Amino acid sequence: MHTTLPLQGGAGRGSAIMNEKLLTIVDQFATRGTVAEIKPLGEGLINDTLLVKTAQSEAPNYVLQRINTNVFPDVDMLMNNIRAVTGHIRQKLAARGETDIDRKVLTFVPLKNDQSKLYTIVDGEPWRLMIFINDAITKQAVNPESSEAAGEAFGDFQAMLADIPVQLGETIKDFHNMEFRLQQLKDVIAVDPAGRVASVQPIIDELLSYADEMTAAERLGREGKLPKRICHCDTKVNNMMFDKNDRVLCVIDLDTVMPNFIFSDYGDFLRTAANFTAEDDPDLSKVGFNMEIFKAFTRGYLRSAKSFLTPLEKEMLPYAATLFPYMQAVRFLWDYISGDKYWKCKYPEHNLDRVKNQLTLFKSAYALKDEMARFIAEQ
Ligand code: GN1
Ligand code: MG
Repeated sequence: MHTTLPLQGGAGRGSAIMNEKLLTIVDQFATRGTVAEIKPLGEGLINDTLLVKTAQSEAPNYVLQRINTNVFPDVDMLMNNIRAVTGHIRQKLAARGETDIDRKVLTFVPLKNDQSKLYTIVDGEPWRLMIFINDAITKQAVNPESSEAAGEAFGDFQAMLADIPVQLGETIKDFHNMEFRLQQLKDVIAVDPAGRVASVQPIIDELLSYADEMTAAERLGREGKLPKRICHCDTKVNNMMFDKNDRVLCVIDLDTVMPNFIFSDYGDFLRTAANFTAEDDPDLSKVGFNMEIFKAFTRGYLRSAKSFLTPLEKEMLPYAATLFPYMQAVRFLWDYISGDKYWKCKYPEHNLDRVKNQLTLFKSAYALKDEMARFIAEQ
């Protein structure tokens, strides 16, 4: 996504001024301790994220984030979702007798002068603060062990939220709505703003030939056969924290938590983790759906999600595994035809390479649907 990270960069006058501003922002929150240092944290492309170190060992460190309102326009809705979700998970963990709860769910810090508010607006931009989880790591790559752990953790996340008593908002409207994503593609094809439609017509035709089949969830939803549940909607392995012993501590990056068909979390994890290569690898001979990762993730997921999954949801998991590469191919093609406005491109055909990669992954997964179904039925 097109975003800038203006907070990064070395010392100097500019960063000193910026630091002063950051200090006054942190000072609005009900923190403990005094700030010793503020520096960039992580590689997130959407929000700007900083680590706030405190001087006292008994005070926690914090994570300060500027929320990207281009992607998340309704910050009130976003933070209300997060408050409801973290509060509900905290209750569930306590009821289970879990210890160390502060490391197993994110804790957002309220404002000093208004305990009911979890963010502040400075110069028109929203900022929030959460407690930094100590002695935790994130992973960038998956193997069967971490995939199984991730499956169990994301299934557990959905399971804990299955009975949340409040209605959450859609922080990105129609985010994983396949009918909407196809309509978006058709709309931009009709306008052809970058003059690229003719060159990708065979890809358009191929993608659209699956459109009916891939919008099954929306139809079943309308017929009342498929529920929407609270999903994470950005299930990548780097969106969870592990402890030193490789056990999952918690799920992070909660901005996209919203009601959806459960396929979102199951399918989107597999889209990235079960591809033999990166989503933008132009060498299509390397692209394919990795059944070993599929099996490990599915085993973990079903262990915790079986408490709430309906027979139809379970039966449709192979569909979910094909849906997300398909949806991503449609979204990347939409952006390519639009003239590369949404995702950052490192070279002119970058988005087109992503389209071809995801279409190839889709077809590879599609061919494995029966094998997936057999494995799921055995669990
Ligand atoms: C975006 O920025 P990142 O990588 O977390 C996108 C996802 C896509 C992904 C594809 C809010 O996620 O839906 O699957 O790119 N997030 C948003 O690379 O659009
Ligand atoms: Mg993330």
